[in-house]
Amino acid sequence: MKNILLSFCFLGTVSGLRAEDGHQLWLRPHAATPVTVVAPAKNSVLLATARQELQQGWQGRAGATVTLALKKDKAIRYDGFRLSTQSVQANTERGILYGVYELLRRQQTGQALADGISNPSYEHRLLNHWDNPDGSVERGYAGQSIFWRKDSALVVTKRDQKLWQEYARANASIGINGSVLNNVNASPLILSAEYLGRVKAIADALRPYGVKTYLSVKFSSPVLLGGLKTADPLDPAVIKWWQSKAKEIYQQVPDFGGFLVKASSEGQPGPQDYGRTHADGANMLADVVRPYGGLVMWRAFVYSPSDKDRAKQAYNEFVPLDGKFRDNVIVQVKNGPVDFQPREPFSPLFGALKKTAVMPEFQITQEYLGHEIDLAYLAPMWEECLQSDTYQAGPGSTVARCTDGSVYRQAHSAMAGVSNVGLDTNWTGHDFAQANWYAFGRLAWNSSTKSAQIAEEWLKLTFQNAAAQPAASAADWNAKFLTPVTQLMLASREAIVDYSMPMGLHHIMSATHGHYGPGPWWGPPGMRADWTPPYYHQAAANGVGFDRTKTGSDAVSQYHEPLASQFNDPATCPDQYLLWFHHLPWDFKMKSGRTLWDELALHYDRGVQQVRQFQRTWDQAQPYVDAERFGAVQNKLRTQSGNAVMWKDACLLYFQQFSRMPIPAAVEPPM
Ligand code: GCW
Repeated sequence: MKNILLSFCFLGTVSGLRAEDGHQLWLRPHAATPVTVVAPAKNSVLLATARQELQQGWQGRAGATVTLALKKDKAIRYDGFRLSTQSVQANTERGILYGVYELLRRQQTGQALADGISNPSYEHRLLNHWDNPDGSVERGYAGQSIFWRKDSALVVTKRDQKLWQEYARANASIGINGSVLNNVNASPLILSAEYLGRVKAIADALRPYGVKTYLSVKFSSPVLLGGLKTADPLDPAVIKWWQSKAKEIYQQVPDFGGFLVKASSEGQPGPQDYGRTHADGANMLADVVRPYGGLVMWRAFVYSPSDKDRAKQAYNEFVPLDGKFRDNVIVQVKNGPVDFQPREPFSPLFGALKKTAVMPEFQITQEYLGHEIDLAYLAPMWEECLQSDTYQAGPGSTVARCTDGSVYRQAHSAMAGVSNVGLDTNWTGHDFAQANWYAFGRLAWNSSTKSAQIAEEWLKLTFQNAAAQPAASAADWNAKFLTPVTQLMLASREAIVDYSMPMGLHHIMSATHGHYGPGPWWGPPGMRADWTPPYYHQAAANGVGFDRTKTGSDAVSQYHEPLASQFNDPATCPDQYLLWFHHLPWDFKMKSGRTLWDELALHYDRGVQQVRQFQRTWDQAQPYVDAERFGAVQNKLRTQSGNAVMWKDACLLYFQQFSRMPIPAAVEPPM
């Protein structure tokens, strides 16, 4: 009782701190009512965490008793749980913890609690951090790494531990159970004894929240770190080196999750350097970690300048290897066939492999969707991918079902998200980018959750009772804040598609500004063609778009019917993928009756108008938000609004030199 009261007083003070508003994420302190927790008499850190969370966050009847029960139940899968108002039952301790978070979430968001089971869609739900040992973060927009520091890199401070703990707690609260601590463009240093010491310290901080630690490894580590002459995966000395490295890792981190590998991709070393296949490389590492129960996640993000259509390459390299991978290898595939663009059709690899586990990789960090400046709620993009039908085993073979083991059973299933977390006070740079971290966890837990539901939940957890002025009534808050801001979030990704790369355009961003802003013209002499926008948009006097039809690059044939035929014909290809699959004349007649050029201009304009609408919506929300977050978001929307105009003007003026057609009257003229 004393503890409960103490924590109550403590939380009361913290909630008053302005600077903490962003830092608390969706786990804002609440004045808890007393609760008695009955738990198995086990000396377990996870159960201790669960108990503590209940006591700190309980919003139910004062004096209620909640029972935590570890009991085998065949209907509960992985770390799933069975929930009722008074109890959480699970097969694993993690399951108990997740059940507790769900119980608290329902209390805090006022959702009814129907007794029932909640099972995760995927066994492994991982964040991938593209963090480098020097503390920088590749494609990171929220400051330096939370894990690595340039100065005194290997000294673990109390502050580090506290931060890692908060990070782990946030992950646990949304079901994330693994973190890859370093960049896929991996430094061999990460496997050195010094760095492994810090890996152990991080793993120790994450463990009480059920988050396993993984590392990205450089394929040539045996050469670069071990001094061997080769990294050939079939060479006995190489195998031995990895075996002893694995032993060293598992001595430090007994529950180490395994390796993530980017190999033979974008200049990274790999098995192909030695005339071996991806399967040879992945299997060697899989055998090395198998005795410890480890996994290998092998990325399929591969392409080379020689290939005529980059979008086809991963499929071409991996499909012949189906059935050749060990069962503790998962092939990790980006949602689209090119590279995390604002919109891509799903990667055909999802529907292609039958005997190989395949996992989706989403990008939470906004490399191509406006960095820390633009407000982009990404759940609709991921939902679009997960719910796309691959037709792999007939209708209903969605990407979700092809990757969670429903279509073809695999030994393991997983989903990964490239993290947007950094040292910034609010963790993610933009306050609304926290929603993407949250949404990733919620979708990895249940891939059929609707984006709207996740947005509402997140807004309630993150902004309720954060008013600048005294409490609004619930009805008022719902009508004036929750509903319009949910709408804003749901429309935000499509707005970015519209003002940057509508109708299937892709990869036309500026390379000189780190993939922020327009650059359809970009292509310095000598640059690899497949890194320049003109390779992708193919704009010329005769039209625009990449011809991937049967008479073009034939990428359409990597999709099952009826998609292949549907994509192949401009009359049936969805407008949103039109210029992804087709090169069409500027005066091509769209389904709307307009010319392609007019339609394109309208999309660009619509995107700009949308952002202006977001600004108005947010301005109206002022009474319901603390001043700090209100101002931060308002400023960012202002910048985004100007940048949206820049996108529109730059792209329309650039494409107009080929179309030679006037800007339609309905469109605001370029500045
Ligand atoms: O999207 C591209 C990024 C690279 C990244 C690469 C990858 C980590 O521009 O920064 O490298 O993809 O996913 O491997």
